[in-house]
Amino acid sequence: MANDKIFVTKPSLPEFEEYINEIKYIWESNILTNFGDIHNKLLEQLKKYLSVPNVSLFTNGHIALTSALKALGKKGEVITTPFTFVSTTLAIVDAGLTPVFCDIDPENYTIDVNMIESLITSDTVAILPVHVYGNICNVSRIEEIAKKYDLKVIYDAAHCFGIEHEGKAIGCYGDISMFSFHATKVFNTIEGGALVYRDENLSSVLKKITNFGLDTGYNASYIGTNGKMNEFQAAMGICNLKKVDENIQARKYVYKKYMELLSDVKGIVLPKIKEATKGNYSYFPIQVDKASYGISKNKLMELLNSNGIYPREYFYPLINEFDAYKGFGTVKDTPIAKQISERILCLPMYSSLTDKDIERICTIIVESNKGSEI
Ligand code: T4K
Repeated sequence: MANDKIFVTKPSLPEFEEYINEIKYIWESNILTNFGDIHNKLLEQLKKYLSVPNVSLFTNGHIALTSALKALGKKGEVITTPFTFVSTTLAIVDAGLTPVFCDIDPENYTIDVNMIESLITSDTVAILPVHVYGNICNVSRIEEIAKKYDLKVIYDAAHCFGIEHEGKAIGCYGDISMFSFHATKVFNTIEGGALVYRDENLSSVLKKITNFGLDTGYNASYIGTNGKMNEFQAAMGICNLKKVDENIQARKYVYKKYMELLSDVKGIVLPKIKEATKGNYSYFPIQVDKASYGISKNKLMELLNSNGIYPREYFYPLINEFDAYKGFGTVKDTPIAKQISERILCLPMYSSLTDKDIERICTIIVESNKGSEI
């Protein structure tokens, strides 16, 4: 077995000196958090980079999403998918709303737009679709449905940093989109996240929600939270933003190499990026179809693990299979999501993955099923 372990991802870090340079200012300003200068500088840079009119920064993507839902100021049901990270559903529940699970599209794993209308009731207040792995939801159909039923659309765009769809920045779709800047993401601020939105009036509301719901008169006008991004996080963001395009290009290379080496493996379903989309190559999900591949996903994972390679089953199990969320509909309502989640495996994907690493991973996938049983 090789000594070097290969995990599903590896965070991008700037040069050590570069980060130290960026945080020096904190020793001069004595401002460590609570909307400081470095926070404000990153915010302006992100507005430009993401091509959106309004951005609010948060301590993590999850608090950002919860805050977006709190800013709706409504009670009721939110239509979402169970094929996602637990954060999506937790944000809905934390904001005092009720998740309603919709099935997913078998091709790109985003919300099944043909099922949404059947789930709308008089209690529905919003749709919360997930651009999972950076696969873009059917944004035009979702907009039509939202208009018809007067619903808000909040996208979980945790995986979508830097993506463009049909010539538009991904953050321009829907009422609000949430990006995650967690260490494991294409762009990181150690932990962190952002909301981007059309309505500039939301900016002051979100600032209050992020700061315990307090307004300037020290009255809590919202049931808020403590969601502020601190200066050390923002400094990491400023450093990482300089290299993000280069990193995305390197990820694109990894993506292409995987596609090339795995294209002929029977029973391995490869990802598809929509033609009109400029991707960020954040994940490399494959489906393992045991019937035609010959061995199960678990067996393949075991083989990879025994060779020091650690892919992840994002997203298995489904959220509607978790004990805490079993009250909100059953997995029987989302059969496609169930099937995909049982087959899904995210292969290692990061900018510094070498040709040798990729070949090592692919050789195991290509060779593993030859003459094997389950
Ligand atoms: N919505 C969606 C659709 C999301 O995917 C997420 C987060 C959110 C909302 C919430 O956003 P945040 O609040 O996180 O900003 C990871 C991440 O923690 C999580 O951010 C991410 N989704 C989720 C899909 O993946 P785990 O439990 O798999 O993380 P962990 O610690 O096992 O890390 C995975 C691998 O990455 C490790 O095997 C090694 C490597 N790693 C990880 C960290 C943290 C490193 O090399 N260095 C590191 O510092 O959740």
